[in-house]
Amino acid sequence: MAKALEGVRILDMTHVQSGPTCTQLLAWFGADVIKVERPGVGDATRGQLQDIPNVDSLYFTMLNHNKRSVTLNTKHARGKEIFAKLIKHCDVMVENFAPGAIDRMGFPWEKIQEINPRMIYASVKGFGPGPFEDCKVYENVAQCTGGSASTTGELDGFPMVTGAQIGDSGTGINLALGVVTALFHREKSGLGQRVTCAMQDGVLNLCRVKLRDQQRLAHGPLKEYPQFPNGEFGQATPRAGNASGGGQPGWIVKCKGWETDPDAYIYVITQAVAFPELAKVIGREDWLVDPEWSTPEARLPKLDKVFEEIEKWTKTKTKFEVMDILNPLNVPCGPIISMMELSEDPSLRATGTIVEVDHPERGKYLTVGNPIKLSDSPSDVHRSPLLGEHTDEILAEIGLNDDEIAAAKDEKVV
Ligand code: CAO
Repeated sequence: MAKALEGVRILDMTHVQSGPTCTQLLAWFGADVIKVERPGVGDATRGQLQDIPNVDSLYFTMLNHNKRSVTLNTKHARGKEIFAKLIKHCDVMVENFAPGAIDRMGFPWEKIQEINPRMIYASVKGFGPGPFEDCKVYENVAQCTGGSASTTGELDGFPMVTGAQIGDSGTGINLALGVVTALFHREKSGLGQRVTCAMQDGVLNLCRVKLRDQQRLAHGPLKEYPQFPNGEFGQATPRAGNASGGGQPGWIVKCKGWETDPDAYIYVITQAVAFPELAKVIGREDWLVDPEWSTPEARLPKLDKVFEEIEKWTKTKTKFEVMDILNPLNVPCGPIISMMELSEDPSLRATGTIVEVDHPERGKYLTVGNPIKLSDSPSDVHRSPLLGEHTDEILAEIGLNDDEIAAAKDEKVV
């Protein structure tokens, strides 16, 4: 079976997490991703958070599967000549350097278009045009400036960042969609175009429901928030602990073993249609005939009591027992599954969502595979490249002969 993006060549100028997430996705779908790295240095993450001395870190290996690596100093005169050949050779260029870095290398968009009018040029930056456009940005800066931190955390606590890399990986996914959309458009227009994704925009897009709530605040309290009816609402969407972001109340409750296991919890959603079954299973059938409890409206001001009662029952069962009992009753619930449990989950291994990869220097390690499954286009996970592993073969592919490759090496351009 052919891979979906076979034949598409990506000039990968990405580093750290956001850009590499994008190009890794494209590589999984079969694109030929040529990662350009600074000679002797490479992507900074190769050396960050190393668990084994002098071996590419898991940070790097888990974001750069299925790619080839070429080293190239794009600031050197000969390096610029080689870089121009790469631009000509490829369909898409992806970068997430600090604002202006590619221009400073001497390759503004106009020049890239001149070299290759079919080139799609995709960039991640921290911010779009505006007061912060020149700022360098990492994950948590994006979470803080995109509305996530302000709306995450305990009701009376400080703003909180989440463990999910919504700024970096989230924006990388947006960029990948931008790239394939531009490729699709190029089929008709014959021309490339620019694709830009700002991390602040990406985070805000994922916080859409919180902007919804900001506007609802003008029309009265947010009745599904734990602040209702006794707490105070300020002028902005508040933090809501673990309350559900949707129209169905939910909360995290303790399960058997919570005293010693930090993940012995489950999220339970008390959606109205399944509430009678839920009430019965926790032993509160009386709620169903009591007007104080029988309707969603009556329960809304006392959701804390509802979840207290649910918790009395869940504390007598393990989180997976609760899942087994509540799911057949159509009560949506989600055990808090730890990274340790996820890494051992056989069904995630079977679907390729968790993959074991072999690396020549570090041996076997686990990674997260492609979360997007296509029925007729396989996407296997292959190890990340060593720094400059494919330099010679890539330079030959773009037309350099042996003498030219040797000269580039002598000058330390590659
Ligand atoms: N040859 C020669 N020079 C190279 C090169 C190569 N192959 N690859 C990179 N460089 C140079 C760049 O041109 C840049 O030089 P100038 O400063 O002279 O223009 C320099 O290396 C460093 O690039 P940088 O400024 O992007 O790197 P940084 O470590 O200071 O900043 C980051 C990192 C991520 C904060 C910044 O790149 C950024 O804000 N990127 C956009 C937002 C983003 O993607 N953030 C997500 C990061 S994941 O958490």
